[in-house]
Amino acid sequence: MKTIPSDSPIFVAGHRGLVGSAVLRALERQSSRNILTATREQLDLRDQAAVNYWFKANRPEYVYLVAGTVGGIFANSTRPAEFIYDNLMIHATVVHAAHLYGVKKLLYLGSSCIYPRDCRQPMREEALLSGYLEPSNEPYAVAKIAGIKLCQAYRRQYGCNFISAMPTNLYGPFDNFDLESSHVLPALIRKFHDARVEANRKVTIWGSGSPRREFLYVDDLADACLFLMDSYNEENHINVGTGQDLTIRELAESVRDIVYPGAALEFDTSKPDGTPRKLLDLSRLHKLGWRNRIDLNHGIRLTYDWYTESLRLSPLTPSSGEKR
Ligand code: GFB
Repeated sequence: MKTIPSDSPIFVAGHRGLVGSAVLRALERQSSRNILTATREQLDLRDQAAVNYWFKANRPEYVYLVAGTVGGIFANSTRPAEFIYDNLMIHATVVHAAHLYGVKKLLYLGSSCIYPRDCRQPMREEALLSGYLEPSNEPYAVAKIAGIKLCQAYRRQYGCNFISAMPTNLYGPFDNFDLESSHVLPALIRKFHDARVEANRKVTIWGSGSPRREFLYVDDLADACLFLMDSYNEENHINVGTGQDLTIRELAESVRDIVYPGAALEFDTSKPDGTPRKLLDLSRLHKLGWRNRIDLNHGIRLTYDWYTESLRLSPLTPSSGEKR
C-alpha cells in the first residue's frame, strides 16, 4: 500500500547515515521522484534559522527525521554533551520548521534506550518514563525522549501529524565501524575481520558477554518507516524490532562463524555491560501487519559483504562516520 504520491517532496534529514541511507534506498525502490537531502556542509540541522530558511526554500511535504549524533556505549559515556546537545537541537529545529512550513507528516526516529534500565521485558510502549534510565546513555536517551514529546506537543497544540518510531539496535551498510565510537555489531565485524587479516586468533569482546540485545537490519527498519509514514497516525510512539534477542556472547559467536571461524573469544570485564537486556514488545506494530524479513545471520552476511567491499574501494576509510 502506498498513499503518498510519487512526486511529493520528501525530506530525508540525515541521509548519509546508517538509517538515512537505507530510507533513501527504500524511497528509490518505491519510485519516489522528489527526494530532498542536505549534507551537513550545506545545512547545520542544529541551527534553527538555517533550518527555517531551508524549509522555506524547499517546502518538503513529508519528513523523515532520522538525523542525529549516535554511537555505542563508549561514545555515549565519553561524549555526553555532544549526544544531548546535537540531538536536542536537531529534533527541535526540524520539528519546529516542519510546523512553520506546513509539513503534512513527519516521522521521528528515537531509540530503545528511552526505556528504563530495569524495564520489564519485552518493553511495551507504555513503559516510557516509568523508571530510571541506563546511566551510560542517559543524556542521549533524554534527548530522544524530548523528540517524542516535541512531536506530541506540536500535534496537541497545532494539530501536526508528527509520529514517532522507536527502533531496537540497528546495523547494516553505511554503519560506523570505528572501534571506539561504534555499536557492538559493526565493532565485532571489524574485530573478527582484522584478526583474520592479521592471523591473530584472539578477539576481545567488551564486558561479560551476558547482556541481551535485539538487532534489526537497517533495510527492514527503513521498510517499517515507509510503512508507518503511510499508515500510522497516532500520538503514541511505536516500537520497531524483530522480537528476538540474544546475548552478546551469542552475537559474537555468530559474527565469528561468518567472518573468522577459527577465532577464540576473550571477554574484557573491565569494560561496561550497559543495560542488562533490551527486547521490544512489538504487539502494536504486528497488529498493524508489519514484520521484519531479514534474519540476523543473513543480515550479518550482508553487512560483512558491504564492509569488505567498502574496504576494497576505500582501504583507509571503512567507516562512514557516526552521524545517523
Ligand atoms: O552496541 P553497544 O555499544 O550499545 O553495546 P548499547 C552493546 C553491548 O555490547 C554492551 C558490548 O554490553 C557492550 O559492552 N560490546 C562487546 C561491545 N564488545 C563491544 C565492542 O567492541 N564495541 C561495543 N560498542 N560494544 C547503545 C546506547 O547501547 O545502544 C545508545 O549507548 C543507543 O544510546 C544504542 O541507544 C542503540 O546497546 O549498550
